Amino acid sequence: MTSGQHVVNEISSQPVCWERAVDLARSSSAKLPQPGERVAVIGCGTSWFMAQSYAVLRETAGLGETDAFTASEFPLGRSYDRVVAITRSGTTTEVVDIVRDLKGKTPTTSIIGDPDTPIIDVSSDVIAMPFADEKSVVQTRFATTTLALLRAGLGQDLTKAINDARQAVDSELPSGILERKQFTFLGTGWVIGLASEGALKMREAALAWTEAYPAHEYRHGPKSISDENGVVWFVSEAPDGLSDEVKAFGAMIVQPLFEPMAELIRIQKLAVALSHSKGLDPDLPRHLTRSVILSDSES
Ligand code: F1P
Repeated sequence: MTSGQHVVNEISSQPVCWERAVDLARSSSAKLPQPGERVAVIGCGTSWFMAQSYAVLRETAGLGETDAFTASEFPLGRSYDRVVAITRSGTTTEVVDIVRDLKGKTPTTSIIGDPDTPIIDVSSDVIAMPFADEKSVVQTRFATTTLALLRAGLGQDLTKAINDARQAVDSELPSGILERKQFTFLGTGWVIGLASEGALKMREAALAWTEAYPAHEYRHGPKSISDENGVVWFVSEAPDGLSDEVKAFGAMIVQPLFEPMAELIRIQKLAVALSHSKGLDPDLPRHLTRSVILSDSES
């Protein structure tokens, strides 16, 4: 099997997975946050970034206060009507520990890829998406399918995202991008989580030097890094004047072609291509395992 074949297949299957997530959101609506509930969403790594995007979308839709935390920083002293845990593996120690701690106190919904996993014993509700689980250590489709499920649960129409995803899967990379040495991903609002996820994908799969910021924050220091060796990728539309500013630094500018979740697919493809160009296996990133399981002394 070619190196990275799992992640390549998983990236391509995203449009179909998102369609299934839309159906699943309908049949699981009672397990998803209800309008007006005060909600926290937790996860680690990729799952945390999906939590961030969802939190912004839900709150700006006026459906209730929504916080996102990486599980290790969850404030146990706060009260929520529901806590949503995102975890492909269902075994990530920090996530399972929080859900266990909340048992009998706060309703929890765990969104998981592997249905046979310890978190189901401690969660109030479980939404399993085995169809979006992955063989690659690097997460792509589980993350975006979770966000598709949550967005559909907010009543959003994902038709454009799904159509754009089909085009993104077949899209070409910007010419000359594989020769660049540094990559900054920018977004606003809910897209900041996707920018962070794009940057993480590039680090995991391609050991690339990447950064991600809220787009306006780039002016407040991060722009010092950009030069003719760099790329600045706007995952959502660039704020007024920022593209011109970046142009003057000599960095390659990538403007969004697609709906933001589909735009992330372009970045996933870049991560795989860069990984291959460096002779790496994007399915098996250095130092990483499918999930981080800590011993008692570590957690
Ligand atoms: C969370 C996670 C992944 C990361 C790596 C380690 O996994 O942090 O995002 O890519 O594989 O685990 P999970 O809790 O979603 O299974």
